[in-house]
Amino acid sequence: MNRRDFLKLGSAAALTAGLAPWSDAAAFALSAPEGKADYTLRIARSLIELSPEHVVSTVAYNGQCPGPLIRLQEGRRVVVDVFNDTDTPEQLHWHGQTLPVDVDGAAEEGTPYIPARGMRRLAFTPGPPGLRFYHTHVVARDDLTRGQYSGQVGAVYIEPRHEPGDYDREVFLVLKEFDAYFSKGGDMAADFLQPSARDRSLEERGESAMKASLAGGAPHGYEVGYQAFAINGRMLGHGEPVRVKQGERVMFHVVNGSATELRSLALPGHVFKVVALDGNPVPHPSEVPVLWLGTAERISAIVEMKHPGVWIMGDLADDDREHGMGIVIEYAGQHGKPRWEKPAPFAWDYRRFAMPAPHAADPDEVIEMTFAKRNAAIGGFNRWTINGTAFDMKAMKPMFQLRHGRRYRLRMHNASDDIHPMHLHRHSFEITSIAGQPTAGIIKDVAMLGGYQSTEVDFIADQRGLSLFHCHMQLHMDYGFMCLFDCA
Ligand SMILES: [Cu+2]
Repeated sequence: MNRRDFLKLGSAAALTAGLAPWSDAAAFALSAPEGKADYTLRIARSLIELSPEHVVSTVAYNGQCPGPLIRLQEGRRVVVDVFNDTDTPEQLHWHGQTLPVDVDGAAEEGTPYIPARGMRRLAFTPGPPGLRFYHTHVVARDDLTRGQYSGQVGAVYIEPRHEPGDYDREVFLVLKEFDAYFSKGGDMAADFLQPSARDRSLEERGESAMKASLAGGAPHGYEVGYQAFAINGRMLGHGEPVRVKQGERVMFHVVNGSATELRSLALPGHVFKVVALDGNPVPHPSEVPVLWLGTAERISAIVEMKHPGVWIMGDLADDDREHGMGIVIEYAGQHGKPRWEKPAPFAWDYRRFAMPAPHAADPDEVIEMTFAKRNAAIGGFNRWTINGTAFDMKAMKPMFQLRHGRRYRLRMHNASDDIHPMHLHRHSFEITSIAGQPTAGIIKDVAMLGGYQSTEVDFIADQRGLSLFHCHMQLHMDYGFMCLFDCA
């Protein structure tokens, strides 16, 4: 009997004993840990005041968006109680951690749901250290109140055993959009990624598929837009400013909590020294004027405060920033209206932070994957496939079998013109090639794959059971852009 069966049996036993399976007594009976949880999260519909004029109703953690910052310690076991005060089952995914299937938070892998009006007690040993992320992991499809269109996002920080602490203080920023709607066009930035060379054969394949579907009368599929934008749950100008002193070194831990958007962030007159990507220290910390983050990506960057004033740290997209995507940085003793200055064009290249000489280890096996789009193929939405197959939520069949301990290289080919932030659960991977250029040393759990490009990432199959792999855009994963690895 595996743990899932045991839990099912436990619930049945609790029911026959007259206890609601989600009552504290039942939870205690079902779970090994006893006593008070280290953290309690309540999933409930809440009003989030983005500004006095803009209050949204959304499902969130503990009545706030983002949810509370969860600080954990590397290697120290933690108990988290998650209560679901809504009428639909939920999943809470511990993004970027190497956790067993039972707690990872993906139904596709077999994680039990947090039942509607019920609870689950989770106990796990956190890791790896650094900036992680927790968020809902349910399918939303055409329901813009579900999944990551809701407010269910929050930052996790796992204190390393040895923290270099080369800064004066930390500020966590969670970027999030609200009031989502469907549209028949998008204006997502796509020209910021380097290297920018496209693969001709992928481009021909994608363009001919597009032409064929347009000629066949199929329109472009729906895209998602938003009416409100916020950092730490407040629209630009409506939250507390980040108050700094001249000479201070501030560590910004930035989380892109968006369901579908790529985000940029700049602070006029300042540079970001990027020290970690997705929580993992980079081999070559370096300074950049602009940060770019795909959905679920995280950046830890130190800013030396040496340009006194009252500034807007915000998204490069004027429309998004003017609708809230920014936060005020206020130096002590400085007053006046916050100022924004558009930075010079800047390309984002993961290799900037990589090892100077690329020498990634050779893989034991290479897995080829091609991602393709079928225009408006399913109720007006684009259908996404991996090697010709859209993920089937009913069958939940693994696509790839892995052998424990082997190093795998995922050779990902993007036969579409969209950027896809590709995410692997329960593992971190090393980027080993971008658009044909070799690289090494960047460890991540989400990597943006450019339009009509190929990217290679390596990982060691050190987690038994099922691991979900998917594009982190809610709109793409919900319409097929997922697959399962099974490691015996
Ligand atoms: Cu995608």
